[in-house]
Amino acid sequence: MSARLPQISEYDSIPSLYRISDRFGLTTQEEEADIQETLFEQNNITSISFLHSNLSIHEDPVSTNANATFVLLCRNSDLAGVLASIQQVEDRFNRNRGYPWVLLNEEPFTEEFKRRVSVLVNSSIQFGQIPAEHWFQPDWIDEEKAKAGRIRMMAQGIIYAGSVPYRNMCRFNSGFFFQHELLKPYRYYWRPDVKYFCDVDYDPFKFMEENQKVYGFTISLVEWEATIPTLWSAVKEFISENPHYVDPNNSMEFLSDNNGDTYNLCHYWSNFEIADMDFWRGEAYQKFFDFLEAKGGFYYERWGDAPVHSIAASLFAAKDQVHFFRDIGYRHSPFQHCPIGEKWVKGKCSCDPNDSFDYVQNSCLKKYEDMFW
Ligand SMILES: Nc1nc2c(ncn2[C@@H]2O[C@H](COP(=O)(O)OP(=O)(O)O)[C@@H](O)[C@H]2O)c(=O)[nH]1
Ligand SMILES: [Mg+2]
Repeated sequence: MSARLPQISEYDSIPSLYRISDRFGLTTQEEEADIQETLFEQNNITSISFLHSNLSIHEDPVSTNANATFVLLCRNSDLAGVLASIQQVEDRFNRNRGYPWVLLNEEPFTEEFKRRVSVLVNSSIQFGQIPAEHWFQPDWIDEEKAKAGRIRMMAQGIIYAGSVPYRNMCRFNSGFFFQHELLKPYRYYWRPDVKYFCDVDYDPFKFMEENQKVYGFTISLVEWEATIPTLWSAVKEFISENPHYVDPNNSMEFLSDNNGDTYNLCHYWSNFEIADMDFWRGEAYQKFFDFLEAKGGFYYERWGDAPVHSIAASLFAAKDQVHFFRDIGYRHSPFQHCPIGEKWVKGKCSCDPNDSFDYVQNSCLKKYEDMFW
């Protein structure tokens, strides 16, 4: 093979990988295929290249698009849900925008999974494997203590109490997904899981970018306290040691009803997220995550990525950098947000505007909105 082998870091401005030959001056299709294969082998990545020969459907993104991608963490067994999520996002938003997709899994995706998913999208789609050290319970975790924690939580009837994989997932979403090779080129991500009721006829990524938003949500609610008994004391310890990371216009009011003494359990539901990975990659969040990680609470308790992300966005960003996507109709069972009034009409929403989690008991939306009065 005579051509220079591109580095993975050079992927950044390749909108879809079938154009790799233009960029690296390769002449034949075989050369191109060779290079792709080597890159993917080196990085445990697979792509849709196997489809290109039969289907010329992969298009460049709209040139004004933000530097952004959809990201889905999923297992091969999640295929049905993944297809539903992707189809809805494509139909309601992405079909004419061409934002790329990145799917991640701690195991290799099957050929069948990749084939079924790839056929749904016009844009680039990549399948990546998660490095083991970003996924599995680290060796320094005291397994006896972790097990005792799981048993205690099971006795309290808490969902996923006994599950180690669930804890791996929460820790990965908290601290590692944005470091994956396939996500490094991007700044903004949208976690689309699961159901969309309305057309999204503007670009939420561009909205984030143009308005310096850091975190966007559709549903906010109170957390199960038994999953995070010592999280808030860790947060307080971190901010007393690192007060300079706390934004002067923070949203402590969203998190606490007594100016930070205790946590009111409010958080943004992370099944839907549109956020800025540079914020997670920044010094404040990196230090914060390392601090939480060292406490072991992802395994000794069952700290969720939702409270961890929410607490960080609330403390280390200004409150007007956290955005409520009021116009995005969204459901992840058992809760949904349905737009009302003009937004419901304009979005051609299929949800019942009277069926929305916004102002019911256990929703924290009012607390969010009260910050701006
Ligand atoms: N690859 C992988 N994905 C997982 C695993 N557990 C959960 N997920 C994904 O993480 C997301 C959240 O998991 P889910 O079980 O739906 O949790 P819930 O939404 O909190 O009830 C979904 O997109 C799942 O597909 C796992 O063990 N491996
Ligand atoms: Mg789920």
